[in-house]
Amino acid sequence: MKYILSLLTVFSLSASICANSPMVKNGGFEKNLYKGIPNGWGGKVILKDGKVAPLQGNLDQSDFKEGKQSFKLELNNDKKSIIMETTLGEVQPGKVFEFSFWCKIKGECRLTIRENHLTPEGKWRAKLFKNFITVNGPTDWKKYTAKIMTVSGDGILGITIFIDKGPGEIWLDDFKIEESEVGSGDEISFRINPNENTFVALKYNP
Ligand SMILES: [Ca+2]
Repeated sequence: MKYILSLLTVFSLSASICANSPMVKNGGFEKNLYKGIPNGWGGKVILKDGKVAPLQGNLDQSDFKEGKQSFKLELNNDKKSIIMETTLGEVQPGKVFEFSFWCKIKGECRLTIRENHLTPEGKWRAKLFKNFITVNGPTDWKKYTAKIMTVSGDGILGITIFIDKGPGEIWLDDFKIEESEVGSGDEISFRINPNENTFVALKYNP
């Protein structure tokens, strides 16, 4: 029994170690903010009068899921939407990645995440952009997981988070991306967890 267990450990370790894996910089929001903006992230606020304001949030050390703090945003009556963005690092084409994060929403806010595909030089490939996660508030802390697949010509992945509707408050924590080991021809079926209706099935053909 011990032998089988250690073999399983070896297999799971070798499956999880991948070279050149992308990562979300400051995905747990453990670094100090600069003028209300998390290190490694960018963004803006669209006001209801059409003007644009800088992204502005707070660190919450009393309500978080990872480390010592989470990032908290407020969509009040003056704000139409909040947009936040980061890169997920360099990637090889023809790979599948598992993306996950924690989120809590107080109020009626809607959070949508778009996957951004960029060339190795950093040019946007806008035709490949698609929204792949939607969270509707109110909701207590939940972990959301979804797959991202890179295609020919991709060199960098990124995400853009859109928050609208409201008013309400949003807590974010522990953004992660990891390469998934998938065999050629495997069908990748996944569902956004938990309690979400979105269902996507893709065929992996590198
Ligand atoms: Ca954290």
